[in-house]
Amino acid sequence: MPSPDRSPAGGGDDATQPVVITQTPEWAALAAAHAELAGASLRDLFAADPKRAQQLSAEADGVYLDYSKNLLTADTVRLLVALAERAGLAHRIEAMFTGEKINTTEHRAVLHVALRAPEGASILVDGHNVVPDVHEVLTRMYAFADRVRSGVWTGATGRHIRTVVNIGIGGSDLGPAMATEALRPYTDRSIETRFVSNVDGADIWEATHDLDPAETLFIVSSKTFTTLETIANARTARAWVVAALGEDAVANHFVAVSTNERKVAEFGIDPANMFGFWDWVGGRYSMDSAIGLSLLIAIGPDNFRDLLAGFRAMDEHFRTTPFERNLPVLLGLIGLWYRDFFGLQTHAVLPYSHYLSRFPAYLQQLDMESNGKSVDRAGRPVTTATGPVVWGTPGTNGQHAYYQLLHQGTTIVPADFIGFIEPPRSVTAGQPENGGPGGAIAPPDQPDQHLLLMANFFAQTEALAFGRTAAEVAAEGVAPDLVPHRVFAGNRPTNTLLAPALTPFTLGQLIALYEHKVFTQGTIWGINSFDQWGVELGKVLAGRIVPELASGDEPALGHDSSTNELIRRFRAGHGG
Ligand code: G6Q
Repeated sequence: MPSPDRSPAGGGDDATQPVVITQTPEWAALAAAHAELAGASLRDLFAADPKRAQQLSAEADGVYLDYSKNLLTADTVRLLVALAERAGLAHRIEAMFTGEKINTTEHRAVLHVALRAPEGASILVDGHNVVPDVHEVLTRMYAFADRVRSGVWTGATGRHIRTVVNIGIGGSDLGPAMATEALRPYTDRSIETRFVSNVDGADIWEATHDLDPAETLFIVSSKTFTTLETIANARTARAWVVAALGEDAVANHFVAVSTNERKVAEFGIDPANMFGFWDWVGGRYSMDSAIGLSLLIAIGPDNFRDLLAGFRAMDEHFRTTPFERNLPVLLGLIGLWYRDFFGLQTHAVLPYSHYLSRFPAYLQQLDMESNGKSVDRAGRPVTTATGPVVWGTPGTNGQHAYYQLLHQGTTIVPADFIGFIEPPRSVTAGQPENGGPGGAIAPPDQPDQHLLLMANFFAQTEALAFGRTAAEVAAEGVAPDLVPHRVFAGNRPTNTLLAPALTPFTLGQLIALYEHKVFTQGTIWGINSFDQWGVELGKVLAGRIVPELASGDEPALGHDSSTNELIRRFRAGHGG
């Protein structure tokens, strides 16, 4: 593990006074390296070094990262690693893993890594070992999930639970929703899982209108249990259950996931049916806490344990592997290279897996809420660009839509391609016990669809990197006036992540990989990746306007003229 250089170009305690990274010699060296590389092409870089792919790749427990199709050299990587060392990354990793209160604006430890720590480990927060608390809740969650899945836990009329509806938003929705979709082949298909997040009444209506309340279990997931959207949806759901089954049915049909026992009890859910977590778990880092209860019911305890093991494997890799072979560190450094030295504003995540359809949206929150900051930990304006706009959808659908711009547009979009060697087990095994014929439906004269998918996966990064020159296009007999239209400049950078298969273990690895990538970048930028004052603002502002919309009398509006007029127009038309 590299030792942190503690002679910062900013001085002082690095918890609150981070290094001003742009004033370091390491930053200057990278700026010079960027200038030198300006004219280089990936064609030339590959031609100059036949071992480039082997050299610019790394692996963590089966997850293989090929980062050779990036606009950098091994020297650039050394300089980037030196930058991470200068920023005190090694020290900051230890600070996180040992429960230091690195979320300084909220005075909290940041311990999502404790959520997957093995039983028997010790991680102290204010002198208290939190690991036994984590395992106590996990044990209760596993027992509860078993009861629901086996039919021991029933609705108020004794019927089995057929649908679980998670009500939550942001960090209390995106993680379990993404993972339940990602691991669909591992779910018990006799119990459906649905997610309601939007305060738009259409969401809860669509999620419930075809359900029988007697067979429906709601999980109200909210760290604070005060979030407007979640409480409104939960109250609507409660009214729906009570109207059909009576007040006493609430105990069978509602459980809560929260840190706020008082509010849970006030809502009318017995705290015995509440699964807790702690203030040191950030919302967007909480999917492997009790917030994952809906996922756990869907996939069962054994698969959930495998998921946690995957997280843990990546945690250990991140904590112990030298930076130059450390996947999260490498992804973080490469992203920073494009964001700060090339000035690129967006980053695409392109999974070649149907089941990872929600993964980019999940990462969007993880990354943009964490690193969408413009002051450093000391409250000083940052001197670098910080987090990029993260976006993406599964390939190959994107190929038939926005990839045109990726290949031939004027904007360079660095991208992560994520693919798997084996197809999902729903396709290979067909899960006949769940009624699916699986691969058996493919005609014998058609190539395995997984091969078709992965051929696209490999072809795209190759085309993005190397393009097609005018000479190559002309040599194919293309008419001269069409040649410029069919030239691909290439030099479009990508990372390729190739894993054995999309299993619970792999999914845990992938999520932790991106969590720690975000941490790496936040550390170098000197920002607090763990607060979200921008989100808090929205919660306060909407609360002010609700009474103005609901008031029977014309309210006195004290907003700007635009907002006042919009509210007046809405009031005049609404319900009339
Ligand atoms: C995550 C954010 C935010 C949060 C939601 C829901 O890091 O803080 O997305 O998860 O606002 O908050 P509650 O869980 O408190 O309802």
